[in-house]
Amino acid sequence: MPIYTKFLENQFGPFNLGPILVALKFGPVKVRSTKENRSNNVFFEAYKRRNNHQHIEVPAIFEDPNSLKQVPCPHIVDPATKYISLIIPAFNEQHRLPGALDETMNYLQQRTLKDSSFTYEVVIIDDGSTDETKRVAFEFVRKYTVDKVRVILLGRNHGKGEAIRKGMLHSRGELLLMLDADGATKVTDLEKLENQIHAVAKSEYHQGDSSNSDPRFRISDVPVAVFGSRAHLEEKALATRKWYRNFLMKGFHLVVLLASGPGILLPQCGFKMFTRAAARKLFSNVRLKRWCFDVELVFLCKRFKIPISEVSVNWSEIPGSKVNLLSIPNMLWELVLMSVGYRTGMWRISNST
Ligand SMILES: Nc1nc2c(ncn2[C@@H]2O[C@H](COP(=O)(O)OP(=O)(O)O)[C@@H](O)[C@H]2O)c(=O)[nH]1
Ligand SMILES: [Mg+2]
Repeated sequence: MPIYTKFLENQFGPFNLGPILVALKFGPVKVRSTKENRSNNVFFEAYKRRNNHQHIEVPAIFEDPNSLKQVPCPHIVDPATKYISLIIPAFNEQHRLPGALDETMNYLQQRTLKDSSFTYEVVIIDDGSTDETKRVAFEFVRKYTVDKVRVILLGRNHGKGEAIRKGMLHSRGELLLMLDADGATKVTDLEKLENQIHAVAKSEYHQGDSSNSDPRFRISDVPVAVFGSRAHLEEKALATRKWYRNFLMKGFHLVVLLASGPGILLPQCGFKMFTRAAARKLFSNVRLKRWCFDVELVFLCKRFKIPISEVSVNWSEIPGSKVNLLSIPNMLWELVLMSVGYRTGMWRISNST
């Protein structure tokens, strides 16, 4: 075997490098079979996304709809200036968003009344909705001011994962919570995740002793993730959910088990909380843009040794889900992409932040 093909095999590991090796040996070849074509596409796409985690686009700008002034955009590497950020991905959510957001804002205001040190922001990310989502979201900005509610417009559709990534990268909280625009999980449940994240962070900081108090301890500096879990509701949910949702759920569970080892039961619950330090590491690396980005998050947590806990939350199936049968091939594609990206070394994990 020529030395360069041996070198490539060493670099990229035991993967199906058939098309590349053939091309190197015999020069460019006409791709004949669709199977070869597909594997070429995976390599090409994984290669294209190798720098995708780097934040190279022009800085995002928030617009204040009251004054039409542009508000400078914060970045996850900056120190936190709020206690908590709520990140809401919203795609064609003109009907489901207003109710969920009203409930969320009422809760957040109540907490501020009780505790003046509780500061918050809500970041809504709309990536090319074709309905009135943008108008609905800006109405909330007008009502609550751009300091409390912000909208990031990504122009065209990228997917839930990418929307959340952008929201996380431009938020100001010590704690960052992602939640769905349909209010599937009651916002009050964030307290369960919050208590858990505080307990784990303290215990990590004091190496096992969470009762210890140290004035230098800052929650934002200790990388911790807490995932809302609906595992306790699974039996009932299985009976009521569409068959392909159950199929996806089980398939996902198996894939996560294979990709990341045992531990996490149902990573795709849309209610997850991260400390700022964890979000910085995770969202500056995550490359999947659609439904499987949760699996990549679990994988990255394991690589960074970020502790993940699961906390049971309430959850209701809200009509109008965007997951459908067509999501299945996309999920499989993303999983293959992730596997190729990391296992070939094309997707490097950056720990520079
Ligand atoms: N920005 C953005 N959000 C999305 C996209 N796809 C789904 N979402 C959001 O992800 C959340 C969960 O979506 P949903 O359809 O309810 O999924 P399900 O609850 O898993 O069935 C909602 O807030 C959606 O608006 C997308 O392509 N872009
Ligand atoms: Mg939903």
